Amino acid sequence: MLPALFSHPFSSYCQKVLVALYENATPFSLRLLDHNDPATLAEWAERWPMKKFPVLVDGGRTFAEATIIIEHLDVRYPGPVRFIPADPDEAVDVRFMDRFFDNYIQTPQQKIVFDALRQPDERDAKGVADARAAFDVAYAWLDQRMANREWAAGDAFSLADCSAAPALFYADWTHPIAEAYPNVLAYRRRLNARPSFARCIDEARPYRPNFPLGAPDQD
Ligand SMILES: N[C@@H](CCC(=O)N[C@@H](CS)C(=O)NCC(=O)O)C(=O)O
Repeated sequence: MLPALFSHPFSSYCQKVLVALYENATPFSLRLLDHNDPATLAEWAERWPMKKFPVLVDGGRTFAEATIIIEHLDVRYPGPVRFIPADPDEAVDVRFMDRFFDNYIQTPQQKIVFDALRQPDERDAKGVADARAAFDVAYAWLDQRMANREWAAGDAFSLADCSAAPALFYADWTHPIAEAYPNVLAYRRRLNARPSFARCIDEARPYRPNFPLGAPDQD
């Protein structure tokens, strides 16, 4: 049986895993999470009661958390692109950058997006302001990190770049990356041009009207 991915094309954490699958052309079956498919939604919720996606089912085991799913793919379905380098020191750096994108780009992103989905009287203005300030700190740090680098860690595309691609894609919509951060902007352009992620961008295009802050007319 092929690994099955419970996923939605517009979800950044799902795109993180899809990039890894597309990079190595790993066969999988898509279990699309759709409101019109209650059976799939029920199976997903039973497998992962935290109700976060993506979730991968493979060999009778259920894997949650995008990073862990990619770690599993790297172990069970190794391809030309290795997401965790063999060198242990390099692997630590890849995992560090993966944490950076989840904790310091995706977290403020989700804070602002989820806030926009709340009723006006339930909004958290201070939390959103803090998230925007956190974005500015993260962009500034990343700009220095990406000077003279093509990919986030080491010389090769890795787990860290799977993480970065959707994180920076949506972050720029929510809290535009200023011209003062040319290395971040250039890295985001490289990620958008990577065929695995360009495919994710295209597959997600029809869902853009769902972006709660209003999707800009740009990638
Ligand atoms: N820590 C999880 C986060 C996954 C996550 O937040 N996914 C979003 C979609 S991009 C989600 O499940 N949103 C639904 C919700 O939070 O209710 C991971 O790394 O996979």
